[in-house]
Amino acid sequence: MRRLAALTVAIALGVLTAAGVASGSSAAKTVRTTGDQRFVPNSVLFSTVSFNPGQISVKSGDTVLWQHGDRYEEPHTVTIVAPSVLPDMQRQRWATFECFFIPGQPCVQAIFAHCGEPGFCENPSTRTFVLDPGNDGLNSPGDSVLFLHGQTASAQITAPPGSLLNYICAFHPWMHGIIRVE
Ligand SMILES: [Cu+2]
Repeated sequence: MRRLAALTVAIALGVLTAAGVASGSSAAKTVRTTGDQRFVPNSVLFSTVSFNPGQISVKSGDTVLWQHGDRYEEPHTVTIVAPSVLPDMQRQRWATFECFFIPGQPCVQAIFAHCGEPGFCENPSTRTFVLDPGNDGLNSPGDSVLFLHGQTASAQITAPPGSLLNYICAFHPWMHGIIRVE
């Protein structure tokens, strides 16, 4: 009987500990990049590289962690874009690389600002990991963070409650994430 009571206490403590861990970790959400890519000259150009989960809900002020979880060495960005650019991507205009090449478009702007030159930010001396025009944190178009293969990037979401932030990867603009701010 005494042993059963001790076991009950241990289980109760375990539940409290688990609940404490769970509530402590709910402030920081993690989004991983996953997916596959394939290129066969004159035949196949295929990519399922994506943000997972694609949509998250956070409280204003929370921090989100992005983790490079795919096996490709290409970097990724979390680049906040205006909702007005998304219909174009869904018609597969920008998703088919125009986003990289048309001056003034968000991919071109973000890549130049992060990398200091065209490409995949191979040159460490010209890299800038955080672009943060306006108020601190991720809250408006142009805000962007860069993370390389094997790295993570974290950012505080400072948009007010009720905001919906759309973001893309400037290198792979078919990667589209949504942050719902509560
Ligand atoms: Cu990417």
